[in-house]
Amino acid sequence: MSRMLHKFRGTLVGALVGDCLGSHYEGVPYILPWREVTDYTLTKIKDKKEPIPYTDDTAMTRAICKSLTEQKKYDNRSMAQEFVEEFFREPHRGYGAAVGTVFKRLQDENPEDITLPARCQFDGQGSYGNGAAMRISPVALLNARKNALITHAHINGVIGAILQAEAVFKALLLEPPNLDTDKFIDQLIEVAEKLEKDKEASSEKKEDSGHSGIPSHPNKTVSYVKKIKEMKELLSKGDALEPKTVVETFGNGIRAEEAVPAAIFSFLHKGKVSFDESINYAISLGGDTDTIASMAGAISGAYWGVNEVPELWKSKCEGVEEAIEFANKIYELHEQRKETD
Ligand code: F2R
Ligand code: MG
Ligand code: MG
Ligand code: MG
Repeated sequence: MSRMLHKFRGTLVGALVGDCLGSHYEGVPYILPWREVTDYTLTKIKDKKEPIPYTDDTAMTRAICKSLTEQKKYDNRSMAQEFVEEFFREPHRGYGAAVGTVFKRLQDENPEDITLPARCQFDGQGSYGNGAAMRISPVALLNARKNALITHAHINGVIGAILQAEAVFKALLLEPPNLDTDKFIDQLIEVAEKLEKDKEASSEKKEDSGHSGIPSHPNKTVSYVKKIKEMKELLSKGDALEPKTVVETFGNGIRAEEAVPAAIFSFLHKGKVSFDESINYAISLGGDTDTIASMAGAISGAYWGVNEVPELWKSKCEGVEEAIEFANKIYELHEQRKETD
């Protein structure tokens, strides 16, 4: 089997197990002791008779996979339809409190512009939640911005999704044990700088012309660039680094600008040791544990490949077989595209 297929499977299975295992702690307002996390993920789950359920992070990732593999191309209207279908089929997967309104409007109004309901959220600011970033791994090779805009209009939600996709994409191209963290960070900074420059330019334009239609209030104080730059300093501390410092630097909450840097950092700090360390570390940061672990899992799985995901986790989490089937189909699509390019 090709190495890239292993990595595609690793991406989707990695995102899935991070979600399932992390959901046990979602919302804890404190940093979890390492022993407590590993006691759960490596020992306690052995006794579970039922599969550990996945949450909205995976439900939305699966909807993207379904659209991509059925349409055999990126199609934003089909993506939106799959999100809506999936949400109304199983609304109790732990979705964000506001995103259901987007799905309801998409279903009821079927607007010409499918990004309209998302742009109307929060008085026209759009959601800054991490819900666009958490599902983005299957489109890492395609169009992350377009996908984010179906549900998340706030620029910080969109940039978070693009950076998460970028991190997955970069990890697919690396082979363990070769992970030059400084280079990885520098490349991400380059992407983040460009995105933040565009963000500045578009908010200046809006201020010049006044807003027409839906107002936008991008939060200028948030800088992904600043957070990514800080990763180098934190990594240089090695094992002496306190999780408290990591959480103080990036945050661990539901905002994309907290969860995405926390996930990327979990991969850079522990993912080079092993896939499981990156997941356990992401969970130990507390806060939005399912989502941070899912995003760290997508990046780390892309780096290591599916064979490095512990068998215990693959046997206990709900939906692993489907994740592998989706990875196979997306890989086929990827190969067909290479032939026609
Ligand atoms: N929803 C959760 N966890 C809550 C507990 C779930 C529990 N286990 C259960 O089953 O009940 N987790 C999931 O939500 C996150 C992804 O959220 P998403 O898709 O971004 O949703 P939404 O609603 O768009 O945004 C989340 C909240 O953020 C606040 N917010 C966003 N933008 C805002 C803005 N511009 N102004 C003010 N507030 C804003 C709102 O409170 C939103 O509801 C993941 O953690 C996933 O696992
Ligand atoms: Mg969730
Ligand atoms: Mg359908
Ligand atoms: Mg979450």
